[in-house]
Parts: sequence; C-alpha cells; structure tokens
Amino acid sequence: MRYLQRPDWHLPEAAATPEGLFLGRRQIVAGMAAAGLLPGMTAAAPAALASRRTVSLNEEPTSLEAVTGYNNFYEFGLDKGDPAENSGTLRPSPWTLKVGGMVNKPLTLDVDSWISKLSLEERVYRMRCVEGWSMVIPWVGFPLAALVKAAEPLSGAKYVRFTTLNDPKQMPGLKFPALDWPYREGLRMDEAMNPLAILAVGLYGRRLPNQNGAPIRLVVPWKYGFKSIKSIVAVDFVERQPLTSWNQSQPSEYGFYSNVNPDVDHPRWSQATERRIGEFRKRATLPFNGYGEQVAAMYRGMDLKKFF
Ligand SMILES: Nc1nc2c(c(=O)[nH]1)N[C@H]1C(S)=C(S)[C@@H](COP(=O)(O)O)O[C@H]1N2
Ligand SMILES: [Mo]
Repeated sequence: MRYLQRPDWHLPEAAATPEGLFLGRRQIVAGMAAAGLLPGMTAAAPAALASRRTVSLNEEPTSLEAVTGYNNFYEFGLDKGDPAENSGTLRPSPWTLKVGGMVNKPLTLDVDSWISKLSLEERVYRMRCVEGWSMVIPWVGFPLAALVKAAEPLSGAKYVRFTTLNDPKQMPGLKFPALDWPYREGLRMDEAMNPLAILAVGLYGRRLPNQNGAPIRLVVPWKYGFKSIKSIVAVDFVERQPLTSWNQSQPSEYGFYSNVNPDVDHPRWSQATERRIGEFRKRATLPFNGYGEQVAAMYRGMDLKKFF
C-alpha cells in the first residue's frame, strides 16, 4: 500500500488560520509600518501580497519586529541591526532577474510584473543560523522548481548558482572586503527541485522588506541561513559545484552543503542546540532543521561529516 506523504508544512484547510485572523494580522502589520514602528519599512512599503495560505507549522512565528530588525545581510553591515538601518538605499523595483547558463530557455524576468502573474503561497518555515539562533518566519513565495522547469536546464547542468546584486551605490557594505563579493550561493539540482526550496518575495503577507532580501530571495529551510541568498539578480545552471561566498572565505567553517546538522559543530559554535529569537531556553537542534522526512533521502550514502 502506498501513502501520499504530506510534507509537515502542509495543513488541511480546516487547521489553517481563519482568513479573518490572517487579514487582522496584515492590517496590524500595515498599521505598524505606517506608524513608522518597523525599522526599514516606510509608509511607502508595497501593498499586501495576495497569497494562498496553504502552509503552516505548529510553532509560534517570530515577531515581525525581530524578523525585520535582527538580520544578516553583510552588504549593509555586519551587525544585526545594520540591514534595517542601512538598506534604504536598495532599490528593489524595477528589478531584473536573469536566468541562464546551461539552459534551453534563458529568461530575463522583470520581477514586478512576473510576481503579479504568479500564484503565491504562504509557508511558515524554521530558519536556523550557524550562530546558534533560529526563527520561525511566514514567507510568501513559490517553489524554486517552477523557475528551474521554466528555464529547461540541459542534461549536463548539475548545479544551480545564485548571485546577489553587486552595486556599491545601493549596498554600502560592498566597499569592505567582508566576503568575496558578489554574494554567491549554490544548490545541487535535486536540492533546487525539492518542493521545500522556495523563492520568497514576501513575508508576513507583504512584499519583502529590503533588509530581508527584496525583491526576491532564496529560502532553503533544511540548510543554515546563509544558504538563503538575498536580493538575487542571477540564477545560472552549471556543470560543476559552484564556489559560494562563505565556503570561499572560510572553507573549514562553511561547507557547500550546509545542511543543519546537530552532530557537526561549526568550529566556533555548537550546532547541537539553538535559541529561538524571543525565547530564553535552548532547544535541541533537529537534523535537517526538522525537515528530514522530506529531504534526507537526497543525501543517502553521503558522509555528512565530510560533506558538511
Ligand atoms: N546577499 C546576502 N544574502 C544573505 C546574507 C548576506 O549577508 N548577504 N546572509 C545570510 C545569512 S547568514 C542569514 S542567517 C540569512 C538571514 O535572513 P534574514 O535576515 O531574512 O532573517 O540571510 C542569508 N542571506
Ligand atoms: Mo546566518
């Protein structure tokens, strides 16, 4: 007998937050932004995104203030408050995303008009940073697999490389050699096709704030946060495992795979436990950030201590 496996982010319609509550939360968010209470969000922030609320977790989402005020985005500074404070210079609209490399159909997408045609979903995912903290974030996005299929990769394409904007006028941090710029990340093709991997264009029901990677960023919930590259301008299909900014800068600390793994410590931080932002207690970190059922099979037979 075969069972249709429902991923754990899927909730039956009846269990989802009632629409009224969802709209209520949205209105609260809009009100806070208008009142200037959210760092980096001005009253001119784009309107709410229409999305299907298909996806949830039985975990309390991290507050919007923390999600938009405690960030890593080195193009705007190294401290957690820097992206909210400094990312006002980023111009997320208009924005062009180029999809190319080993494909049949190279694409040049105007992100605004393209997003308006997509059917978006809200998905509440855990995010785990190597520094030992985690958040629960209601993202709005669509499966990365949809973009991969649209580009029709050639059979020789084995990896996907992602590149962030590289404009020092919009990103003051690029003047400092904190990382090898532009920020780059990569996934193996099967990882990119996994239904959990999404391209996010919003959070908490509205367009992405600049500090969270406007207008489009990757979310790979079973990997450490740094794989979820922000403000993407290029997606390229390549034959060989691409260089990634963190792996290049500290190969002993950041591997290509970066799967959340409580058994493999980062040299400077234990990965066995994590602190949810907003809580004091520590939680045990789960293999693959709790998404093992949906992703572990991709790594069967691999030594995950070697391929960390
Ligand atoms: N371009 C770019 N993307 C990036 C980063 C960065 O510095 N630059 N930081 C990464 C890290 S370390 C984390 S933990 C997440 C943080 O995402 P958030 O600020 O939206 O929570 O973004 C990732 N994506
Ligand atoms: Mo991170």
